[in-house]
Amino acid sequence: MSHSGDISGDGKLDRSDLDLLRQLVAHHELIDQLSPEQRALLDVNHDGNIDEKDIDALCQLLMKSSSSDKQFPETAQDRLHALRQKIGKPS
Ligand SMILES: [Ca+2]
Ligand SMILES: [Ca+2]
Repeated sequence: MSHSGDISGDGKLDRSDLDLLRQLVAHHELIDQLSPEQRALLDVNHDGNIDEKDIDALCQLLMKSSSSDKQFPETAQDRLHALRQKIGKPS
């Protein structure tokens, strides 16, 4: 419960968890062999099924956790400002 989406069980939420979930959804017969606890872990959005929606939900979780460090120093506003300066200069 505390590690929602941590499918590999290593305590971290990363791309390997997403890959693992993708594989399991693609090979549903593997999911049938899992314990109820493991299945609960795969059911990221807690709707009782393990399917593409859980892949989406895990994607969202991954994006949220990685968006904390800002990787976009140049915002759209900055770009617009730079463009305006270029165009707006009287010749
Ligand atoms: Ca993991
Ligand atoms: Ca689900």
